[in-house]
Amino acid sequence: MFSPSDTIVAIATPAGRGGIGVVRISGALAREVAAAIVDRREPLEPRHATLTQVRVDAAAIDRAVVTFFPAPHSYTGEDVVEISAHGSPVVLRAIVESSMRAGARLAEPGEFTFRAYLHGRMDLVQAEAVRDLVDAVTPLQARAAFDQLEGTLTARIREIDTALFELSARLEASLDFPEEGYHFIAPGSAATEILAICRQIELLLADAQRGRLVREGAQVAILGRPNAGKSSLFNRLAGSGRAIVTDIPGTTRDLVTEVIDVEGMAITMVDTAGLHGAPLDVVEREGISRARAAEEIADLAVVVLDLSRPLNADDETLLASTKSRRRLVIANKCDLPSAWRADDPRIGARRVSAMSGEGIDDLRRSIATELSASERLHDTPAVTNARHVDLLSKAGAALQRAAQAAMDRTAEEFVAADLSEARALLEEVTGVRTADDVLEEIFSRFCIGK
Ligand SMILES: Nc1nc2c(ncn2[C@@H]2O[C@H](COP(=O)(O)OP(=O)(O)OP(=O)(O)O)[C@@H](O)[C@H]2O)c(=O)[nH]1
Ligand SMILES: [Mg+2]
Repeated sequence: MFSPSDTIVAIATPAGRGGIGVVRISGALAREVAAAIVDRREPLEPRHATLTQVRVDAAAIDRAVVTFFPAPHSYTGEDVVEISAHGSPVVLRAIVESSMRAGARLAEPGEFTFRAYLHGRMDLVQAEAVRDLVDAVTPLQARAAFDQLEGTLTARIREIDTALFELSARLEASLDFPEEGYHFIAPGSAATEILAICRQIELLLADAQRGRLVREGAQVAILGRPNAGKSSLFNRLAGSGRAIVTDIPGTTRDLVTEVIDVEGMAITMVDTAGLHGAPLDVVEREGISRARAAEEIADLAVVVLDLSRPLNADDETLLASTKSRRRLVIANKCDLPSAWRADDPRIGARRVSAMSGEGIDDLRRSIATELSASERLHDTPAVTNARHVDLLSKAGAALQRAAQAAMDRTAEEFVAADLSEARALLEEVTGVRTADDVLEEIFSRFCIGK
């Protein structure tokens, strides 16, 4: 893992050119390193933005705003210097290289945030939230991440952990006086108390499916026979001309994907090749097999039918094969005269026109509703991260076992062991005890400079 005693440096702003580019230096030598680049005799005043020349190899290279944040009140909890220069990759790289000559080393991905975690500036949930906030594609994702950064989830987990700690302490006390049995806690009430804590965890988890959708998004595959208007619908939903549209059946061959914001969820929309029973050539056959593969992994299938032409065998096959999966059936081209009835209850299709845009807003809402079991989509969920879901579920299971053991009047040792397992799992969520390899895995998914 990273060596936490080095002074580290990295460009904190995205690659490329911009109005401003920030170089961040953190560690015991941050001030000395900065002094070697900054053209100033007096020491930097804490938390003061100072406009000064920046020198590389004795030559002035830029004018920059330099700010010194002394430990422990900085992002990492160490001495930090931030240099806001002009956003020129050449200038920024030169500043980083000079800093390295002055004793800093290039930061690893996520190392600034890792140090913030090491120095107790944030817990693991908050560190992960930093990454989610930076990576957010939709406003809802950003809000959910910010909520975690503010410590909402941490506070709820801490409450549960405190209750568990208190209960374990009473149980342990009883263990110390075995002849008196459950001295500090009656067996019946132990089970009740454990179940009450368990319910808190279940409440956190109840929202997790929606949270996962907000954080990770969902896959939606658009399926239908050739020329039904799949690519037109895809473009309409994506608000772009991403997929080729022609009146020639079999236009789309490969999968075309685009991440779009549907009611705050980042949805990966997949346009596919038209499905039909008798593919003309090897390319089309491959396209159809990719379409089927896309359908298999999709969280939702949008089945597109052409309302202006009679349903045919390809439509029937698709309707039958998607019958038992999560799907929405669309009667597209409702701007043209209908060849069949969209409101036929056997089909239950929604009238839409990819051409005119009619019914598209409704379709967006239906996609969002189908994907999230709950209608209250705009509440910020607490648990959005698969790692958290996994640990909380395991903690819940340990508590169930503890409650059962207490009810069965099993020896208190077993109850206590399950309780302490649950606590260990909760502490793994917030990072109080998290194995090094897990930490490494989490922080390696950051980019350099974060
Ligand atoms: N009138 C009308 N025409 C549409 C509508 N949607 C698509 N079309 C037309 O239908 C034809 C086929 O559209 P595409 O979007 O390429 O259909 P597709 O399902 O992707 O077709 P393949 O890729 O060949 O499977 C094009 O000429 C579109 O302009 C619609 O809502 N109304
Ligand atoms: Mg197409």
